[in-house]
Amino acid sequence: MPATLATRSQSRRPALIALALTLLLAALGASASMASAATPGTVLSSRYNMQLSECAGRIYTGQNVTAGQTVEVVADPTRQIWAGVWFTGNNGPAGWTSLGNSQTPAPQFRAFSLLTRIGTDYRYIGNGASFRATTTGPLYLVINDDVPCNGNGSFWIDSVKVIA
Ligand SMILES: [Ca+2]
Repeated sequence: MPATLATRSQSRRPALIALALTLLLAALGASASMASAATPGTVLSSRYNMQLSECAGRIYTGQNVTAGQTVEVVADPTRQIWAGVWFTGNNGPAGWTSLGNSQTPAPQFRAFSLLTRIGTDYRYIGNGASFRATTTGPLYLVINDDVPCNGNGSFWIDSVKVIA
């Protein structure tokens, strides 16, 4: 009888080792996948003090956004451009009260305002805004201007943050 018991316990050991290894690998896999997904609210990238001139019309922030992440932009409302339209004054990043036209990057938003662009998705920023991205790609700051570089001045962007 003792010989039989010894044989049975030995035959069980490889199965226990296999189970322990399986649990260990599962735990390692779980911790690896948790490490790759940043905690919501974590700032993934940030840029400060960027100038966007009427002549440039747009700039790449150097940041890339994944759909589902939050983009937060703060602009200086006192920094203005002259859009290049005769008999009109200067405007800040909020833009004109009228909308763009078919030649502006985003006709549905205020003319000569500050926007973001990810892929083909434009968002109105004005003096500042945050939104959850629905598109993945490089993040641009854009003036909703139909004719870049016929005016003068610059917008000033205090900060651009991409947040998990
Ligand atoms: Ca212009």
